[in-house]
Amino acid sequence: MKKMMMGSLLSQSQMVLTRVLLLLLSFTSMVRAKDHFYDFMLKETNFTKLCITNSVLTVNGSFPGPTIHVRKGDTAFVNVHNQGDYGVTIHWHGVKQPRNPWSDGPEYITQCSIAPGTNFTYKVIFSTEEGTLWWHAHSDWTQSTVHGAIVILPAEGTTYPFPQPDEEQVIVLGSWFVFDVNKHLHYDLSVGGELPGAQAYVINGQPGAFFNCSNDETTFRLSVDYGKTYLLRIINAAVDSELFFAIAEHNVTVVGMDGSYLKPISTANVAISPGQTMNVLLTANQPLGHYYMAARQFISIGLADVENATTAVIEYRGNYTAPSTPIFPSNLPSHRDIEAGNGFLSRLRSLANKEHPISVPQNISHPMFVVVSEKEIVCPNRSCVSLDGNRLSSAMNNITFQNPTTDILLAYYRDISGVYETDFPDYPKWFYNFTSDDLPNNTVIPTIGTKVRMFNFNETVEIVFQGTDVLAGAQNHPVHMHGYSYYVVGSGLGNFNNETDPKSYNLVDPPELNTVRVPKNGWVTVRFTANNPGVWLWHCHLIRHQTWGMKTVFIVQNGDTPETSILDPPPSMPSCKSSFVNYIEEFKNSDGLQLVRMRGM
Ligand SMILES: *[C@@H]1O[C@H](CO)[C@@H](O)[C@H](O)[C@H]1NC(C)=O
Ligand SMILES: *[C@@H]1O[C@H](CO)[C@@H](O)[C@H](O)[C@H]1NC(C)=O
Ligand SMILES: *[C@@H]1O[C@H](CO)[C@@H](O)[C@H](O)[C@H]1NC(C)=O
Ligand SMILES: *[C@@H]1O[C@H](CO)[C@@H](O)[C@H](O)[C@H]1NC(C)=O
Ligand SMILES: *[C@@H]1O[C@H](CO)[C@@H](O)[C@H](O)[C@H]1NC(C)=O
Ligand SMILES: *[C@@H]1O[C@H](CO)[C@@H](O)[C@H](O)[C@H]1NC(C)=O
Ligand SMILES: *[C@@H]1O[C@H](CO)[C@@H](O)[C@H](O)[C@H]1NC(C)=O
Ligand SMILES: *[C@@H]1O[C@H](CO)[C@@H](O)[C@H](O)[C@H]1NC(C)=O
Ligand SMILES: *[C@@H]1O[C@H](CO)[C@@H](O)[C@H](O)[C@H]1NC(C)=O
Ligand SMILES: *[C@@H]1O[C@H](CO)[C@@H](O)[C@H](O)[C@H]1NC(C)=O
Ligand SMILES: *[C@@H]1O[C@H](CO)[C@@H](O)[C@H](O)[C@H]1NC(C)=O
Ligand SMILES: *[C@@H]1O[C@H](CO)[C@@H](O)[C@H](O)[C@H]1NC(C)=O
Ligand SMILES: [Cu+2]
Repeated sequence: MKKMMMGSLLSQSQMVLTRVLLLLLSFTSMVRAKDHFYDFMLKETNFTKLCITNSVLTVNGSFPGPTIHVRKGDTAFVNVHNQGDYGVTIHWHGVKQPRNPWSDGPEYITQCSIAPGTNFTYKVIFSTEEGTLWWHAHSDWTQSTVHGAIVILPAEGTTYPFPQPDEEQVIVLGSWFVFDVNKHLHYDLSVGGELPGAQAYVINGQPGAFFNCSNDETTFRLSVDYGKTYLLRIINAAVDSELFFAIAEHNVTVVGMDGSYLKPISTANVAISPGQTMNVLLTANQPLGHYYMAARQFISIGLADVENATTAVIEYRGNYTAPSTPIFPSNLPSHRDIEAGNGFLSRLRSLANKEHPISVPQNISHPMFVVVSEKEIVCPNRSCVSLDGNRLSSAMNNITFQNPTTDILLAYYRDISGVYETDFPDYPKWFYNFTSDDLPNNTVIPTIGTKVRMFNFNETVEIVFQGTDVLAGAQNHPVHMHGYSYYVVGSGLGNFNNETDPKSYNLVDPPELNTVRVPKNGWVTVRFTANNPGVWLWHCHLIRHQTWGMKTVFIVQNGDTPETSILDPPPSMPSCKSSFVNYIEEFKNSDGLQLVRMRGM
């Protein structure tokens, strides 16, 4: 009633004006989406850290690499020129790339590597993401030094859902190896053993105060003004480790993760999985002084690769006498503080409001149950170095994923048979006591294959990830999905109970992430709508598990319309082998004529 009366009070001309304004608004918000252009020069660069000089692959000679700055809804074109001597691809971690798997990047999944001496332009399409994401190489372990931040500001005319911070700072947490990590990797894989461990972690490229040859130059410093608030965009780019992060004497407020906002959470420390990003607010409200911000490896199994904490320094500006050493954070958890590490997830809530709505699938058309395990592959004559002469591997639903030689996207798009199989199972072959510490030997040996799961467009998917103690290998697994973010609706310890556990699901305001930890000897449930057609990798973001085959591929088929189908491929994709037929070129040239182009034959 009231509304109608109000409406009748508006004159005809006012209503017309309003309509014109609305039209103008939607038009301008369309033209505001901008294109950005970047050139990335991949090249070997020498760095001396921990007293040792090592040559590593970088983008433009910097470690971490350059930051990409966009606004929500923009597009970035990044031309990667490979001036190194290693084939590399680049992945835009957490960017959904609607309908555009061509530019997603994982080697063997959506493309083959950009060969030395060649270049490839990625079209990075931003849509709903807002906050911090990152980019990294996706070939062997080149991502250890080839990575950088992506800052996604709110669309023009919109603001943060929290008071505008005074300043912003990207904080990239990384791993440092004092040797050629890919060379070591290849050797370790050839003998079937453990894979390389880092010698240090770094904050914006620097290990800080507690490593060999540490000095003032080996520490990142952030100057702050008393009373100001800083937005820290924290990225865990460490290849193989979850990390704790804390600032001495200061709590932080987590306001976003993985390119989505959260209801603010005040905390004394955070645990961040590799692949995850966190936006946190830091208010400089303590006595003028020098305070360490520090990161420490969070381990859920075995020994720490790096004992000492990695540090940077927060320095208050002002006229005061600084102490000889900064204050160390007593709020930084110890390596094995699994409660501090895993407890945080249950506190995460999406904003779920009008400006930042969510759409959690309520009815599930495609349920899955995926068991993540360590595995052992039998070597002939016990010729490998692990576990009774066998080789270490990892699996999802008992499948150790084998990389194909032609990328799966091309095979799917061009209907090339023999590259992959479509029988990745929705459920394990049998349900056992996954978290038992005395598992039978028939849980140990996996099936090896390039197996993918097909989805119809728009299916509503739920996946329960279940951790196991196979090979006494129970540990956290931060699993990451390409092409999507998903809602994390529940998590718990022990075996998932399909009667009682769903009752604890948060279907109202669950966090939207692209990487989530399957807790040691526990489970996590995620939901999403399969509305982004393409070929999308799912994998553990601990790189040793990914390398050992803890990954699979989801192929989401096209919908019924062009708007629900994958985009045309770019004019040329890096070819997989010099003798390989470049089918894509054939496709692009088919304007009525059947052209067949062969390359390198
Ligand atoms: C990388 O270096 C090239 C020149 O060597 C430069 O043109 C380009 O803008 C640089 N890219 C970034 C992101 O800084
Ligand atoms: C790195 O250092 C090594 C040994 O000092 C040297 O041979 C090499 O040319 C350097 N590489 C670059 C890219 O500067
Ligand atoms: C990039 O690669 C294309 C072929 O894909 C080539 O035509 C072009 O010259 C290359 N550009 C540069 C700057 O190397
Ligand atoms: C590493 O930390 C220990 C204390 O935990 C300290 O004694 C040692 O000096 C540190 N190492 C370096 C190189 O600073
Ligand atoms: C630090 O230096 C000592 C002595 O040279 C060496 O034994 C140790 O391995 C080094 N540690 C690291 C982490 O590089
Ligand atoms: C930080 O939060 C903890 C509770 O998590 C509280 O006990 C502590 O006093 C807070 N510290 C500061 C400096 O606000
Ligand atoms: C800093 O403080 C000291 C003593 O409080 C004073 O002597 C000095 O002039 C001050 N310096 C500046 C630059 O304000
Ligand atoms: C599963 O194994 C765990 C650890 O050994 C044990 O505590 C639990 O009772 C087992 N559950 C069942 C249903 O057997
Ligand atoms: C499992 O395999 C190990 C080593 O191959 C062997 O020692 C053990 O007896 C086996 N256990 C069972 C229950 O078969
Ligand atoms: C995994 O696959 C292997 C090889 O096909 C099979 O022997 C084993 O029983 C399977 N294990 C499970 C837990 O499905
Ligand atoms: C996808 O599903 C949603 C809700 O289930 C529906 O509203 C929408 O129209 C569907 N989209 C297409 C393209 O089928
Ligand atoms: C629940 O799990 C049991 C095995 O633990 C299985 O037999 C049953 O089919 C499952 N129910 C549903 C609805 O998935
Ligand atoms: Cu893992």
